[in-house]
Amino acid sequence: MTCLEMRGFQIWKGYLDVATQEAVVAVVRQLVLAAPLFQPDTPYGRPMSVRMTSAGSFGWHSDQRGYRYISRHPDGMEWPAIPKKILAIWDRVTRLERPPDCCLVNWYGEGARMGLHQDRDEADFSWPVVSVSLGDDGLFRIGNRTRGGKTESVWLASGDVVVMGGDARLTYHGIDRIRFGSSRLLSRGGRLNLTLRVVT
Ligand code: MD3
Ligand code: FE
Repeated sequence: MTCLEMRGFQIWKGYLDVATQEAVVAVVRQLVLAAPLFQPDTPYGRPMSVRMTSAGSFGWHSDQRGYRYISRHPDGMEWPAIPKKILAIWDRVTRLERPPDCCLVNWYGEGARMGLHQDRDEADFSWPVVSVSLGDDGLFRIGNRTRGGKTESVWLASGDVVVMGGDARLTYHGIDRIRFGSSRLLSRGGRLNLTLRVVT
């Protein structure tokens, strides 16, 4: 297995084999049945193009009141537990004793993107964030610790795992576009990304 190092990000290409990817998709389908995907509004009023849901004690949310973690789905149900299959990826790649308390599920349909941003709604930036890509390829852009400056891009494919720790934790990043239909993992296309985070 190869690990790319880009601006402090560890990018493990092909970390999950196809059987594991299929098993993870199956548990994500169960999650989405318990806590349906929704389309958050940005604080600026426009809906995000990415659909989201979460598992764990906290789920990420955004609306006119801002970005934050909430302890229930916007429809009122509790977030489902983070499936063991997904926790096992965190354990294997971080070797930390502490489990994550949020698994954010991002679903990108045709044309969906995520602008450059920092993840700074968590209490302690010394914990890493782990990202798992499934389905269609996504063009991941990595910037700097402040807005602006040169950026670098890398295509993330199904089964790739990215670890953002240390100095990279507050780096600006985003998904410029996906190659809709590039993977056969999800029968109707699209890209799923899971991010595992320690929130509190
Ligand atoms: C770098 N998601 O959910 S994952 C996000 O593919 C997010 O859906 C993208 O950015 C996606 O916030 C990129 C890679 C990622 C996730 C979290 C990070 C990179 C990160 C947190 C800190 C620094
Ligand atoms: Fe992010």
